[in-house]
Amino acid sequence: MNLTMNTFSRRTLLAAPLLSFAAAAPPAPYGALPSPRQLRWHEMEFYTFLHFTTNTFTDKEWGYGDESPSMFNPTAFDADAIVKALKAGGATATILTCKHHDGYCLWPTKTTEHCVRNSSWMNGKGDVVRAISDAARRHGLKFGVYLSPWDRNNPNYGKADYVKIYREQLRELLTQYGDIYEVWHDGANGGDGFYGGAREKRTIDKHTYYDWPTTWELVRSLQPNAVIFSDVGPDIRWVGNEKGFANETSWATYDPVGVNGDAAAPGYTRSKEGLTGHRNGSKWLPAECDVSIRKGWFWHEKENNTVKQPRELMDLYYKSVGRGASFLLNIPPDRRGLLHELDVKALAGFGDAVRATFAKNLAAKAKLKASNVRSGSSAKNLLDGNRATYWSTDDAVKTAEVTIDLGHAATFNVIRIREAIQFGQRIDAVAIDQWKDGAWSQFAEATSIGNCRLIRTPANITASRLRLRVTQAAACPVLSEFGVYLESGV
Ligand code: FUL
Ligand code: CA
Repeated sequence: MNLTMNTFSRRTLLAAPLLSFAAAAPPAPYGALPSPRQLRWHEMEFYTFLHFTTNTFTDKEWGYGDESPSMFNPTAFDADAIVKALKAGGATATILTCKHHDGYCLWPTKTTEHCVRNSSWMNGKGDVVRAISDAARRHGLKFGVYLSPWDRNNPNYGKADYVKIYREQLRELLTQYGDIYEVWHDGANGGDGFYGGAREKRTIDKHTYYDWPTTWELVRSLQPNAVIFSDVGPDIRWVGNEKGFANETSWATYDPVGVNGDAAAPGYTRSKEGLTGHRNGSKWLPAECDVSIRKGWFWHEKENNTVKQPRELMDLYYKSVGRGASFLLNIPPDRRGLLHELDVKALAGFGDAVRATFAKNLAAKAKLKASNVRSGSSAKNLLDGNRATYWSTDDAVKTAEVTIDLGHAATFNVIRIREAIQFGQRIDAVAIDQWKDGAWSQFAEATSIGNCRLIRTPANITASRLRLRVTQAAACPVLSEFGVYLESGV
């Protein structure tokens, strides 16, 4: 076996100079580039939040921090049932509120008594973080942690000691629960709270108090593959609203700015700029669009009638994933410790619709012809379902087109385009035409492309030939995928 491999690799080595002579060099990268961990995250697209804590039992959105730890007492908690429902919805991962602003820890932490160890649930032997992270792994979902930097229970909040405690909590979460794909740092920081009985208002300096770079280094050292989310990244940015959408034009590159044009900090950014990012920003810092399936982030009986239906969830999918961002949907467990039936049903309907819509690329067998082809970057690569392979043009060619001959008339209403973002965000605008009555007729256009651009046409289109035109780009375009779909009705 070894012998064969050696012979093979020696041969490959010998052949290598010849091969590289024949194939053109890949395009030079343009602008800020995604890191390998960001590239992996871009493939996840749709994942979920689980907001669950004492608030679920006190009917609050923000606990004050004086809740009795025994309040947390789900009657029929079932992590597998929760994760299975998320999976049916098409989620690739879930992020649990291991600690929300009230400071209650859903795992038996050594850092505070305000945690599940002192709950009546499972006689204090339970660990929600363990149960959800294990179930996630069993069902093939990744797991992420939300650890609120603001802690309305901790007597030390606002003092230097608390930052040490916060990091210790992070260390516990990042060392005891396997692989973590995302660490979520909320921007809501400081204000009134219980603080060990002080019951007062504590404000902190958002720029200096947490010394975020040190915390991020800790995350890097313990979970090098995890992406870190906050208003300022360093890996993923807040989109700037809690409604689940990015702007029609939204760039993956971004340079966060403080509210007054000064330095940015978590909880202190011009949040509207998160919606669009910055063309040619110096950092690759793509947006994550968070929203709850219900009115609030936590489960409340009275909000059972606010559950978003599949059609609305689909809209949000187009406005988040379809604009190069990710879609982070919260589905809060109820007092039983299960997702509510109404939420499960809506989520399943959404998952079915996404799966059905994108199951079949109607252009999969099309014949493609490009106006310019960089050597070794054939337009065929647009149809192989592989984001690593791409169509590109010669360096000097920034506008180009591909005709897509479907071979027969097809009816569709969705187009999906992906840039090979490992080469940066290069394209400013595209247009798409159909061959109609003996001439090309434009039916769609789009700006920023990035990881994924979904174009939904107002009405179904039936055509047998299409044309994709890159109308403006900062460097020769590098597109990895092109797809044509008929949306399944929801
Ligand atoms: C916000 C928090 O204040 C909310 O309670 C929720 O956790 C949301 C995702 O982030 O800033
Ligand atoms: Ca490809």
